[in-house]
Amino acid sequence: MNESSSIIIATRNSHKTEEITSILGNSFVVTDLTAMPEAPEVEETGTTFLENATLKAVAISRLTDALVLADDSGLEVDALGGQPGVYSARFAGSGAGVQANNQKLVADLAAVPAEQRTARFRCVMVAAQAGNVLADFEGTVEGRMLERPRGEAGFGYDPLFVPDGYQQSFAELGTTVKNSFSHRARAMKQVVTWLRER
Ligand code: ITT
Repeated sequence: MNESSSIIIATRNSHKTEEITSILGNSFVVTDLTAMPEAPEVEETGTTFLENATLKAVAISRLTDALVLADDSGLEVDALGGQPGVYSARFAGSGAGVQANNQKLVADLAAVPAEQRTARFRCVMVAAQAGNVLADFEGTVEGRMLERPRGEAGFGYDPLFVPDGYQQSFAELGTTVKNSFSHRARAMKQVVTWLRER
């Protein structure tokens, strides 16, 4: 692929776009759905990250000639049987904000002892063009859930998640550290290899 080619990230989550852009570096021209205000809201009716990422990538790729990359991601907490999972963005109900989602998670985990607070972030990326899926990629990062949020950086559940090997949450570690080994960074590393080889 021509390295200056443009990629559309099929997201309205500016935090995802910032992380993906910073991981991709300057070699690719990246835009997201803020540049396509006419794009419809794609309903995430799938039961897996792969299904939802595919729905977003395929729907948006029908509206443009550009290569489209969709990110579906979330947090899987073992003590909650893998919740919030694909419902991460709407854990406390559709329309609920980050704070309500995080408060619900803190409450649901209140009685769970330290050794059972294991969790992982998972990110699935699907690349599509002209309505066809070209490839999919997955990255995970293991960690544990805090009892209370800590830190200001990042987004979503970052203040509650401490990655394995660290004592600080993603929100305390900051985006440079997070972007060096996060679930999204690990999926994007495979995307970059694929982009360079095609
Ligand atoms: P788009 O569908 O427009 O991309 P979204 O935020 O709704 O945006 P998802 O459906 O994939 O995206 O939901 C992802 C949710 O999972 C996100 O809103 C956060 O709550 C959580 N999440 C995903 N990656 C995260 C990360 O790196 N740090 C913290 N929380 C994350």
